[in-house]
Amino acid sequence: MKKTTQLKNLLHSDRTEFILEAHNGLSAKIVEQAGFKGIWGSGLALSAQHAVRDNNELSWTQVVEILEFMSDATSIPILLDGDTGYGDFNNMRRLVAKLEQRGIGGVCIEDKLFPKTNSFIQGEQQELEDTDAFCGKIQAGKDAQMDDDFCIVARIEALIAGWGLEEALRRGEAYHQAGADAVLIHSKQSRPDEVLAFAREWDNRCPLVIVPTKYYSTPTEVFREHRISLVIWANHLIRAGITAMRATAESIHESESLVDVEGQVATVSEIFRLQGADELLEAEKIYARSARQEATAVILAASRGRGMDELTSDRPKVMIPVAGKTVLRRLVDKFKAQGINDITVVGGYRNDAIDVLGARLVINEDWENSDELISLSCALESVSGDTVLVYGDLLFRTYILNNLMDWDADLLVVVDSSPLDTAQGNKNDLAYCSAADDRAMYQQKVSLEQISSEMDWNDRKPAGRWIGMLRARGPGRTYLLEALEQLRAQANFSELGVPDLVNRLIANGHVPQVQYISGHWMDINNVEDLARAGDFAQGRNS
Ligand code: SPV
Ligand code: MG
Repeated sequence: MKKTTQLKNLLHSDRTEFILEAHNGLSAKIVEQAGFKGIWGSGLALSAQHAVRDNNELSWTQVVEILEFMSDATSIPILLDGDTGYGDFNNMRRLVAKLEQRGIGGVCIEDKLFPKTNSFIQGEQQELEDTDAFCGKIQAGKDAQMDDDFCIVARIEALIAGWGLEEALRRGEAYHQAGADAVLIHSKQSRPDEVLAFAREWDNRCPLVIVPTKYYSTPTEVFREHRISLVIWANHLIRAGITAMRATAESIHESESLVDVEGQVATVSEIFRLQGADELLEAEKIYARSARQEATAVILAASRGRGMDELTSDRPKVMIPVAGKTVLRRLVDKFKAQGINDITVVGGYRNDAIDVLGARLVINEDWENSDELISLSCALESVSGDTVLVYGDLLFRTYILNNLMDWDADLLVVVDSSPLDTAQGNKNDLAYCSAADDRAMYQQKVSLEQISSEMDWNDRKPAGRWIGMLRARGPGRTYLLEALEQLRAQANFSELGVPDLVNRLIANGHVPQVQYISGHWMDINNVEDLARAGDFAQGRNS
C-alpha cells in the first residue's frame, strides 16, 4: 500500500494509533522493526542529531535529504514535522511536491512564524501566524499535492502561546475548513487537562493528533477514551541515543578499555543486519560475476637465494628488507591493494622467519632437494578461481598486476620487451612469442611459444623476458593442474621450474597470451640487485 494511504488510514483508524520519532535511516528502521505503523520525522530530533537548534537551522532541503534515507530504509509512512512549511504558501507548495517525490506520507505544519522556535522554549512569547494566512498555506499545500492520499496535519500552537482553549478551537475549525486532513493540538502542561478539554469540544470533527511529551504520565487509556486518532511519541529515540552514547563514551574514556561496554552495545553484526548486508551478499552472487573477486595468489618463496649467503643466513630471500619493507610484504600488499586477499606463500628455507601477516604459509619440506614445481604442488589447494602465480623475489609497478587482472584470457604471462641485457650471462626465462611487442597496439593478441634459456630457440629471436608472473583463469586453471600432473609423472619432476610447466601448457595446446610491458619490474638475484631494489621500491628507478 502507498505510504500516503497508510498514513491516511492511520489517521482515520477507529482505534487510537501511535507513531514514534526517528531522525535518520537507522532509527527509522528501528521504529518499523519495533512494530510501529508510522514514523514521526521530528524537527527537534532531526536537528538535534546534527547538534543544531530546532530553529530552522537545518535547511528544508537538508531535512528532505535525511527523509529520503528514512523513507528508503522503511516501508511505513513518515509524517514530517514540517515546522511552519519553511516560509509562506509558495514555499509550502514546493515542500509538498518534494515530499511526495521522496515517498513521504504527509506533513504537519504549525501556525507559527518562520524561523520557528521549539514549543518548549519560551512558548508563551512565540508569535502565532495570522489564521487566514495559515489557512492559505494549508489550502496551497492541498492544491499542490498530486497524490490524493497525501496528508496535511495542521498544528495549533494557541495553547503553547497562552491564547487559551477558545482560540485553539477557533483556529482548529478554520484549519479544518481550509482542508487539513487532521489537526494537532499541542500543549506544554504536565497534565493533559487542556488537551482533553479540546478533544471533548472538538468531538472528532476530523482526526485529532496529540504529542504527550510533557503530560507523559497520562494513562494511554485516557487518550483512547477521548477518541484521539494519533499519538506522537515525539523524541524518545534521540533521547535514548544521547543517554546510551554518553554512558558508553564515559565508560570507555574512564576505563580505557572496551570490556565494560561490550555486552551493553549492539554487536557489529546487528549493524550489518540493520544495513541489510546479507541482501548485498546475495545480490553479489547474482550480479557481481567478476572473476577478480575470487582471485587467489601463490607466491613461491622456498629458496634461500643463491649468491646472497650473508643476507640469508637466518632468513629466506623474500624476507630481506628493501627500503624498510621486506620483498614479501611488498608483494602481499600489492595483492591486497588489488583486492586479492587469498594469498598463499610457499616457504621452505628458514620458513620460521617468514612473516605471513595477511597470507597463508604452506611449507615445501623438501626445499633443499626440489625446485619450483614441487613448491607449487604444495599450494595446489590455493590454485582456485583466478590464480596469480609469482616468484617471491619480484618487485613490480602496481599497474602490471592491475592490467594482468583486467585482461580476458585463460592463461596470461607478463613479458618484458625492453632490450635484453644478457651481457651478464642472464639468459633465464627468455620468451619466444608469436609477435614482437607493438607498442602502438593496446592489448594486442600475442601468444607465448616457448620460455627458454637459449638465445636462439628454433632459430628465432626472443621477444623479451618472462618476469615470473602468470595468471590462470577459468579453464586455464584446469589446464595448469593437468600440465602439472603430467610433469609429476616424469622422473625429473623435482628439478622442474615454472617455465617447464608453461612449456608443457603450450605443448598441450593451451597457449598463454602475452601481456607486454617495458621495464618497471625487477627480481633480486644478487647483492647488486638488492642495492638497485631500494631505488626501485622508492620509485627512483623504474
Ligand atoms: C518535534 O518533535 O520537533 C515537535 C514536537 O515539534 S515538540 O518538540 O514537542 O514541539
Ligand atoms: Mg518540531
